[in-house]
Amino acid sequence: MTYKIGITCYPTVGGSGVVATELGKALAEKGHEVHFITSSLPFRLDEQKSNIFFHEVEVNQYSVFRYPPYDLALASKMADVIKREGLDLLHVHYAIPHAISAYLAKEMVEHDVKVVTTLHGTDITVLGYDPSLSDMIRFGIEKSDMVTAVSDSLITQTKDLLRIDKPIETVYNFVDHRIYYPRVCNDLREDLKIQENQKVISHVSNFRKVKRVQDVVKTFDIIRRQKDAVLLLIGEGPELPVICDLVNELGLKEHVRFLGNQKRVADLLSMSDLKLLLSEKESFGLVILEAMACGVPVIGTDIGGIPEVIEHGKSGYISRLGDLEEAAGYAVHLLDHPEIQESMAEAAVKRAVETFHRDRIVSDYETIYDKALKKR
Ligand code: GMT
Repeated sequence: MTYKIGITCYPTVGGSGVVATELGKALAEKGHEVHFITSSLPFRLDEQKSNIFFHEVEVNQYSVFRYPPYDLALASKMADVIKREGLDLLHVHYAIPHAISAYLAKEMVEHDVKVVTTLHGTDITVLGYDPSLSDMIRFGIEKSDMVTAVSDSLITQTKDLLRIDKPIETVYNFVDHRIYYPRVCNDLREDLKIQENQKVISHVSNFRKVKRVQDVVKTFDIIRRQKDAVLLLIGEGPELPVICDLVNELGLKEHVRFLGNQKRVADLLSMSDLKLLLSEKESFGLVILEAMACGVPVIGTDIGGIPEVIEHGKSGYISRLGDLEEAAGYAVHLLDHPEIQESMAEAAVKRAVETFHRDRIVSDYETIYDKALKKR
């Protein structure tokens, strides 16, 4: 059975946009008709296919509005696409505001369209604490026909925080193994002036406060006292200037490469010996999975969904949030024992392929769609 599916997400760089876009592409490959309804072209939507459509949400800046009404413009575009294209369902990523816009759109049309909402984290772990928004988030979740979250931990947090008993199903994030797989990238090592004996440690994020990139740099500083290593910082975001200052203060300038947003992330990951993600909030950590798929063990913090992705001591290490000595200890132990690193790299790839394979997760979403549409 194939469906006409509308997908709404934040189209900019970020895990939820990546997952939503890759899901849309995979659904189209399986014969579904996919309509992206977003404020700009999703950055990963780089291919032309006859069953993938893009409907841009234009937000007009009328002088009567103090703030541009994105959520209303989105609802109106959704209603328009539902009617014109005869959509079976809307799959929205983020409860606020997307599930609310979807609810409004559904009320505006006579057509029986179903709404599937996927929770990615920030809508619950940050916005859920704001009393002025929590009732609205709860409403968006309760009015959706099916709700998914990207980890069991996010479901627990959602239920505890919002006191709802609506069933929520875990559907983990996934990677495309045609893009993320282990490879040798000697040219890149040369370009980045990394010596043969130097170990490579990487970190990928949007440099928001919750990512605690300072902890990454400080942990690297401890590792550097024992091992000759280079730190690759991939991504951009608000904390970047603070991180630059810290790197200078610690005298690490020569050993840290600031790479900004990169297209060759899979290559950069593949050439890494280890990756660090020491966030204080992380509902899943898609970048962990991308590294694992490239055969790179990750040291992650014991928060959110991270322990559901990394099996401690097998495919990486789980370190206590803020315990930098512990994280550095795991790193040095790994870098000192090539045999452990090799077996962890193997286990990481195996876990990424077996548990988080694109085909498996996409078919989980199709099952969710079937269930939503049976509610007709
Ligand atoms: O982590 C971010 O700042 C970006 C955010 C997003 O909206 O893309 O990521 C969230 O969704 C990703 C995809 O499901 C998850 O892998 C990230 O863990 C989650 N981020 C947080 O929970 C902080």
